[in-house]
Amino acid sequence: MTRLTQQTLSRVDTRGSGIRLPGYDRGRLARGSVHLGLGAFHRAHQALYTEAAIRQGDERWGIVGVSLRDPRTVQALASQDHLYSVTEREGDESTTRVVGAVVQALYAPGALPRVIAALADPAVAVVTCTVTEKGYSQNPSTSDLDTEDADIRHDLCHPDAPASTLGVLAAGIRRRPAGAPLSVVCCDNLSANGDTLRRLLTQYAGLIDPALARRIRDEIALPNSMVDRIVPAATPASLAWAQRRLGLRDEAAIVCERFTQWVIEDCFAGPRPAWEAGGAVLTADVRPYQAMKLRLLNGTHSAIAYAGQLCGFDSVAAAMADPVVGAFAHGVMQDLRATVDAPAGFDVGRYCGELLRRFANPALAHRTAQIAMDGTQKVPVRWLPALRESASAGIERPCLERALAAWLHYLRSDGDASGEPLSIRDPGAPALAVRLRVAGSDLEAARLALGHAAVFGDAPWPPPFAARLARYLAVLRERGAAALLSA
Ligand code: CS2
Repeated sequence: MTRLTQQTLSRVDTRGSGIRLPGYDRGRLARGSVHLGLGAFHRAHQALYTEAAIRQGDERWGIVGVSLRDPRTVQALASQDHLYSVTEREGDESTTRVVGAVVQALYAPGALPRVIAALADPAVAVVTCTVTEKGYSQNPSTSDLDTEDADIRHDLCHPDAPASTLGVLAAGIRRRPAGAPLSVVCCDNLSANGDTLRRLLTQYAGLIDPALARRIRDEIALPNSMVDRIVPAATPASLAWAQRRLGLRDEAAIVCERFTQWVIEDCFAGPRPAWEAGGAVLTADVRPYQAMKLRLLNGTHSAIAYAGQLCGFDSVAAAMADPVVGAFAHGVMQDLRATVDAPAGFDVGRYCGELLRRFANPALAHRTAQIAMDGTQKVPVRWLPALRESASAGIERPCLERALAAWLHYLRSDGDASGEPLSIRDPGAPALAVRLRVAGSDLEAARLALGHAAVFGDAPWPPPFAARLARYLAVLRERGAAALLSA
């Protein structure tokens, strides 16, 4: 199949096919924004909002995309003039857009001077980041900089040749001319993500150059933002499907849901793309939206992921279609809902119904293994604040507590219900799993796990909470996941 490129674009049949092309002169785009973390989520989310702003005629905002860890997307995009397609699927309906906003793609380890120069360029007024929770080198239980992180230790010795997200950002900001305004928008699922990034970046900068830390504090805007769209990682099947639809080979094609949302704190240092053109909402305070989304969407998602993994369901949609896991997901969401302060006037019931419908979308191959990744970073954001508040008030959250037991059981076990090995991808997991495995009893396992401060924090957990967790761990060991989840 012929490759998608600027030249072959005209071969795409757009008549009545639900496929839309950029429709503007890409050659005129300036490089006005940099994105760190060129994964599927950015390409199907922020890049589309920037695309909408460009389509309104503002040519300043071409995106320089940077991959910090994985060269594959950069290679794929380089071979297709940085064009790629995003297909939204729901039921039998699909619409595709070929996106033209990315004008350059850089793999940081091989092009560091160019990455730093792009961040330092005064024409660049906006940086966005999606580097996953673990990409910020933070201690998940304190949200402070993890100075033991291998990349941070490297960068503190070699601040001009950084490997970490914070190190790369700081090296670019350090070279920016005075008076060139910059806004850095964190688009990862961290609580108060902009405030968190500000804290981490100033802590890191303070260790290499106190003047830089002051500059970041005083001059750089770091708005909080709530991002939402379910974007599964591409699979050979999703790529083949998207390519058949386009009639061209697109190695960076994305298939995702139709839903998309971006709520951004309106506090920029200088100009920004008119992301409202893509439906973004700029508001004074994002934090209530963000806290709600992290608990209700991401919190329930993680529960579905671990329950699904233990019960042998590969995709979220398959897990949701199962009566036991589907009902459990409802229960977890209700437990979390009871802990959420919704933004004024917000219809939480409707929001929850919509989330359950989105999870059940059978047109998406969203792998439970993908969401199960990096639990030691995700659980402290998604579940533990709700569990801590409730347990301290003596309130039991039966489904969410079972979800926590399911995660710990997932970490200590060697296989799912049918003995298939589980592939646990989480650099923080071994230190926790070893505690679970050396324990002589389920109660000891619960206590040792809750004592793992890097995930569960320093403050002790109430003994009745530990006792319930132990009971659930015992059920999992003796009778399996389905017995625990349906109880
Ligand atoms: C998911 C998120 O992988 C995960 O952990 O929970 O990527 C989720 O799909 C998005 O946050 C939805 O907005």
